[in-house]
Formats: sequence, C-alpha cells, structure tokens
Amino acid sequence: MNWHILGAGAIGCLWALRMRQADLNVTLINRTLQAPYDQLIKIKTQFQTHSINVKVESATETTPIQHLLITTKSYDTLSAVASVAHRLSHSCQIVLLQNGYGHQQQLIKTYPHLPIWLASTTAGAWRHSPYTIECVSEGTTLIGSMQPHAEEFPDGWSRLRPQIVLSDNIDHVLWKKLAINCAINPLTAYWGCKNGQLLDKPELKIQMQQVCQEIEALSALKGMRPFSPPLFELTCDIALKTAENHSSMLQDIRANKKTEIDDMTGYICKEAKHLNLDVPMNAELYAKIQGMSLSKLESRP
Ligand code: KPL
Repeated sequence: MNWHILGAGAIGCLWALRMRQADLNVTLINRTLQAPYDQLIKIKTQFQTHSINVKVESATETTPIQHLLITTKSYDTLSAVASVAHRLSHSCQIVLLQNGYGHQQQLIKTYPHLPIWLASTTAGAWRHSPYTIECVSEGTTLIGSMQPHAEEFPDGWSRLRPQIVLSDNIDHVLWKKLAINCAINPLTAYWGCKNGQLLDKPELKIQMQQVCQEIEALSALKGMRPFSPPLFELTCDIALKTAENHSSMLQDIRANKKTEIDDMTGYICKEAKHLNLDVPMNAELYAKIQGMSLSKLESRP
C-alpha cells in the first residue's frame, strides 16, 4: 500500500516516518519538481534520530494515486489537490492533516465522490532545515469523517503509532484545534518565543487567556458544544506539552513565508463580525501578524 504525501513540512515528514514504521510505502509529491529522486529525511525525536529515504516525485506524473495525505498549509489545499487531480483513482482515499478551519468543507464540496477524512494533531514538530525535523512531542491525533464511510480508518492508519484516535465529532475537534492555535501561534510569532515561554510571562499569559475567553463567547453564540476543560486550560496544557516547539506561525515568519493567520485568527474575526461580537484581542493579534507578514514581504529583494 502506498501513501502519497503533499506537503513536506514538519508534519508531512513526521508522518512519512510514522507510515514507514507501520510498513506503509510513502512517496512525497513536489509540485515544482521535474525528475523523481530519493530524499533522505532526518527526524530527531526525544530518544533517537531516525533517517529514512523517501521517493520524491512530481505532481505531473501519471501513475494513479490511491491514498493521499495532505499536510500543506491550509490556504494551499485546493490548489495542491488540483495539481494531482488527473492522478486520483475513482476511490482515492484523502486525509487532511492541517491547521485551520473551513477549507476542509470546501474540499469535500469539490470532490464529493471521494472518501475524505479529517485529522488533527497536537504533535509538536519543527523544521531545522528542509527535510531535517525535530519532534518535541508526539501529541495526540484524532481522525474522523463528515461523510458516511464504510471503514472507520483510512487504509493502514490503524497501524500508525502513537495510535490514532477515532472521533465521532471531528468538526468539534478541528474547532478546538483552531481555538488552541489562535491562542498560541500569533503570540509566539509576534514575540518570537517558544510555545512554553507563553506560560512564563504573566503579560502573555493574560493575552492568551483573553483570546480564549473571546473564542468561548463566539462558540456559545454559534451554539457549539462548550470546551471541556475550559479553553484556557486546554491551551496551557498544549503549550506545556509542546513547550520546546517553535509554533508553525513563528517558523513561517522566520522563513519569510505566508502565515496561516487568515485561516486562524482571521477566521475567528470574520465569524465574530458576522455575529456582531467584539473580539478585541484576536483583532489586535490579527492586525499585528498581518503587519509583520507585510513588512517581511516588503523587505524582500
Ligand atoms: O499546531 C501547532 C502549531 O504550531 O501549529 C501547535 C500544537 C501549537 C504546536 O506548536
């Protein structure tokens, strides 16, 4: 069984390792590549460094894809899948393992005939350099689907370790992850600190708490299930467990890349505006990160 992976960032590489360890074949897809080659990936975990060789091929190949894992940035999802649309078999299994909320529904609408699973992980991993990853916490990964599928897990996923947990309410899981990302990512990106440092500085902890309170108010207005335990507690727990991690937004800012702020805090601000709710701390962080991304773009040669 072969899984193709689109998106060779920290999470994509970590999954390449987990799949290989579960005896699944893995091929990375590179959208700008001409000829296929073998790539060495190094992943440092708490106890050892793993090295695996993975085939990298171009999106324009013609061999069919039966299993596709998407770990690209959320804003890239539709274009990434479109780049391999000519290769998707009629029953191709797709798993989305990304941050952000809302793009998943768009993909399901675009490919209603394909089985699509949605997954969310709290694994903390960051990229030292392309294909060299440090995984600071294995995290928990939940998976579920919004379509009525026969199988619970996509092929081979029940063999992955740490074990993937089935969720019967993946929408709530994705919403919760979005909320946690909104409380951690913009603050770490703005202050240039590791996740755990948010807990050491009282003024940052207060801002994190304010983000959480605003999102809890929004959730209530949207009639969503309350967070349990409360969102601030959940967020502090993830910040502690991923204390040594550089959040994905901080990594993007440092690498001069587009951030996922629109699909995270931007999404919260848009939903709040729609419901006439003030979310001042989220709005402030949204403006700050947008400003940082703009100034980075402007300073490019
Ligand atoms: O998802 C993450 C991210 O950085 O995007 C967390 C869980 C906050 C880990 O850093």
